[in-house]
Amino acid sequence: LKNLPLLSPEQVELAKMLLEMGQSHLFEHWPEPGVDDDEKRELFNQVARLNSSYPGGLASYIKTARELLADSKAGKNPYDGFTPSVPSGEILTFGDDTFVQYEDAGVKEARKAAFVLVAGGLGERLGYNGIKVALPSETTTGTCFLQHYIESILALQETSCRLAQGDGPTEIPFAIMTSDDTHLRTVELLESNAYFGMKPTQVKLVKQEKVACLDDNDARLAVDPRNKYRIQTKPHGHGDVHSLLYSSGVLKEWHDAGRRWVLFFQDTNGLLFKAIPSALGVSATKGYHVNSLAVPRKAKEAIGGITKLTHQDGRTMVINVEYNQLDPLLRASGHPDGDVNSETGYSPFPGNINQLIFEIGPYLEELTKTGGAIKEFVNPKYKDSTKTAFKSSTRLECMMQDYPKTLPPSARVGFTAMDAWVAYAPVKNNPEDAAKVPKGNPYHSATSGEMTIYKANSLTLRKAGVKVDDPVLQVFNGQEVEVWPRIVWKPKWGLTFSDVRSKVRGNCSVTQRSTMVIKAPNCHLVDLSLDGALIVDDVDGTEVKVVGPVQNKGWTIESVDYTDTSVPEEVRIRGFKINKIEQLLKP
Ligand code: UGB
Repeated sequence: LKNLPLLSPEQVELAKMLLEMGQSHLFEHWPEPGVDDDEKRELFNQVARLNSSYPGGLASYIKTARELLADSKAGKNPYDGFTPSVPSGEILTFGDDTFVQYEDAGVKEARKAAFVLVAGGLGERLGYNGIKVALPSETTTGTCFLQHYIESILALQETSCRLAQGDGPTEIPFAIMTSDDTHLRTVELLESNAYFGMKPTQVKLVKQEKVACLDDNDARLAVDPRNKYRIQTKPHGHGDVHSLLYSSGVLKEWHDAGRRWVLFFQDTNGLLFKAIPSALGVSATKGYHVNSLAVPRKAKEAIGGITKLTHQDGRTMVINVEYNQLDPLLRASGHPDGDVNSETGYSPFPGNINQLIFEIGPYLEELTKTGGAIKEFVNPKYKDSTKTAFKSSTRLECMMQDYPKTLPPSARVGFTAMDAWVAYAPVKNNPEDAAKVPKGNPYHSATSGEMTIYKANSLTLRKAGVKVDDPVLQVFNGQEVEVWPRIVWKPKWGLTFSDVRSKVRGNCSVTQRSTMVIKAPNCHLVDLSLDGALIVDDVDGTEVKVVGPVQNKGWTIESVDYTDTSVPEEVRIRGFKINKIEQLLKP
């Protein structure tokens, strides 16, 4: 190592570690001392970051990488010795008595919860240029996902704390995991919108670091093709959230403040908060340490399957098996057809939507042992069947739902399933890929994400006694979707099904071409018959009663093509825009 610049004692230690771990190639091409010394030192700054942000440090990363790469080369199946079967869990029907009881229990419990949004991913499948949480969840009001999430948490907080009558915590903390790809734009979105009404101190951002890329089966760290004094890095996956909550001290802070639950969720799911209260109620009632939300899953759909795995040695666990692994696992264990739909038209394995509810006490106890390290995997693309060289560098990855893999069998791990229209409408696929989704499977696109919100709100009103007309079928960006009336409300109007039911009276009806936006928390619909557009604004929380017939030209939906670049990207990816022709504005 002749060509090193002058290094600090810490940097010397890092250099020794790299040599011991077989990484001398990082320095081999370096010119003599005095040339590019600052750049050379920058490599050590990068190594220091990679070392401190990984539980166990960089040496441990390299060691694990060698083991996983050897297993991958040998074709070892991570599920060797395990037999899959369908687990049992709590299956809820939206709006029935059991659902309402769980919702009530969940709302009471919510003030003891903390929410964590994982938003470090760029969403490569969607291909959108901005951050996904800034996308409108629906374009009737243009409310972006982040605003909807914050307003939902605030509505939960208000109701839950009111029920507790001043006893215990009064704020629900909200943490967001970002990455270098999303951090600045997330901060900007929050700051330019006054945190959407949340106190800035209530929001905590934790940023995940990328991990080192690997060039070969010996886990030689890849030199960045853009800068020979840097190591190439790539995202490590959403599993980083556990080590970050632990190392930042946030989890301990929550635990010490008497919080009981932590709820994890993903960046684009406009329905999620319809499912949260009841699922939290299930966790509290059943005493689940880990509760995953699930929806019926079509075979081969790109969402993981919740599976019970039984090992030859008797161990069992209930865990997500990722979509690309479920089919091979089933084929290897006596199901020659692999991942197929049963007579119900769905896979027998509930679909994981990565909405997880953990009890903080046992979670913190476990992280104190593991530091938040999650079982990782590696997915190298080999050049040929000798599996000796990669087409491009690879890296270790981890997923947040793999947390239960290290838990003892005594841990109470369950799931709560409900219909997809209640709980899950993510925006993950670009229009071209969505149009290729087999008929009957969900598109998971901006088009379906928005249309499913209208469907969910329409069906919720129907359950509450409103006569809502049937949807019509329309095709946008090559995807056939049900178009329901465009009904949207603020979370503080209809946080739970009971809230919605209590605000609807008499014989109410809404036609298919209608639009209804309710922003006023104290709005009551009394014998409303809506055929057109109705907007109920919030004027300082004053009570508004909407009575009788409302008819006007309303708001119409116009098709746009996703290739039409004269239309803003966030609009054209859904394939339609809304023309606001005429409406009644209340109060
Ligand atoms: N994310 C991060 O915060 N950091 C990262 O490094 C990567 C992602 P994707 P994925 O709900 O349909 C998951 O890419 O990983 C955030 C589950 O694994 O949207 O392909 C990112 O910002 C799968 O079991 O999804 O698949 C986003 O919020 C299934 O449940 C979240 O992590 C599937 O989601 C998910 O990232 C699903």
